[in-house]
Amino acid sequence: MAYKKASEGRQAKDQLFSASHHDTATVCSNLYKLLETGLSNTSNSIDTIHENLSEQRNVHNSETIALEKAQLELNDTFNSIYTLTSNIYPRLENLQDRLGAKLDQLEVDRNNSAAESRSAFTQLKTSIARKVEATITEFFTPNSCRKGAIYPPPQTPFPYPVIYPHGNGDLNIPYLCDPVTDDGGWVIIQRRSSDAGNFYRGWQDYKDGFGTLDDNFWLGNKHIYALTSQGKYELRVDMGNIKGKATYAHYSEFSIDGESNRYTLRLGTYSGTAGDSLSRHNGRAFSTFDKDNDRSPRGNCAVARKGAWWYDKCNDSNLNGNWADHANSQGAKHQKWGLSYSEMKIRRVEVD
Ligand SMILES: [Ca+2]
Repeated sequence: MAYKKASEGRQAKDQLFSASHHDTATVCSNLYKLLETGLSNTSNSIDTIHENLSEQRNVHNSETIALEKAQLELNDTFNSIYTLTSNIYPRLENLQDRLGAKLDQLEVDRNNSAAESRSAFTQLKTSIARKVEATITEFFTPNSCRKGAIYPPPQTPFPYPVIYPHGNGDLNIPYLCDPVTDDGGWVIIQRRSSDAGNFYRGWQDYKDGFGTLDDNFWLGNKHIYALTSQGKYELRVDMGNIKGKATYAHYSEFSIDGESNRYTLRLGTYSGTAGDSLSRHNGRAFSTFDKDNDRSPRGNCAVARKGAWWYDKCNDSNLNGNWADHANSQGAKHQKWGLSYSEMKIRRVEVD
């Protein structure tokens, strides 16, 4: 499978995502700016404390004011961050607690010698800078595609793909991560946004995967199986129709069996706005034009529907169907024909 590196600003990609993505992008961008400002303000406050101490170490009043100012600025910064986003709150709260404890400690130690205080403030400054930086790094450059992770403001408009090296064997391929939709953390397993690329392919191609990550692709059944064998996964299918309306279908659980069981589909409960077109395919084996595993005794649904899917007799859903066909049974479909994009994405369900 040939993977292209994520390219920028492709128009089709912009169409893939709804308005909510852009809202989240704004939140991420604002959060990043806030953290940067917070770090800078805190550093300035500590500098002020340092200067005051150097000049008049016995005037405790100025130290107290400076300390209070630093504390207030920290509180302001973190309060603003709290209101911006809730999903990173616990980690920021933890950071704030640690910083607060340090500041309290400094207040207690205020009667120490100037040299000791200066040293303590210098350490505090370094410590704050390092911790804020580490927190920012953790939020913005997570090492895997996971829910709640926040990414740096992109240089190009959302969406932008994140490609991770990932595990061993059939897991060791680049993935496209949707970091935005419903708190992100989605590995995209299928994507179509144009007529480009041939999806009428045989078993081996669907097993290995094909296409390019920044365009149209099928991740590959062996990779999807490897992923969903790791734990419990959920599925989300984001779609748009040719009239510009965006919808989604969510399934509380998603996995496929291994090749020996013909990559049979396992689905949980439906919710969403697109309608439930996949439940009919739950428990069905995967079929391609060269491998008829469907329930129709009269022929191969993959051939009749010009696709590759977990066909029943034959289908409510056909997302790998003939993209250009907006009207008949061979077209790409979920509930209805006439899709402008589709993205199937899966996310590991956190088990508490
Ligand atoms: Ca058949």
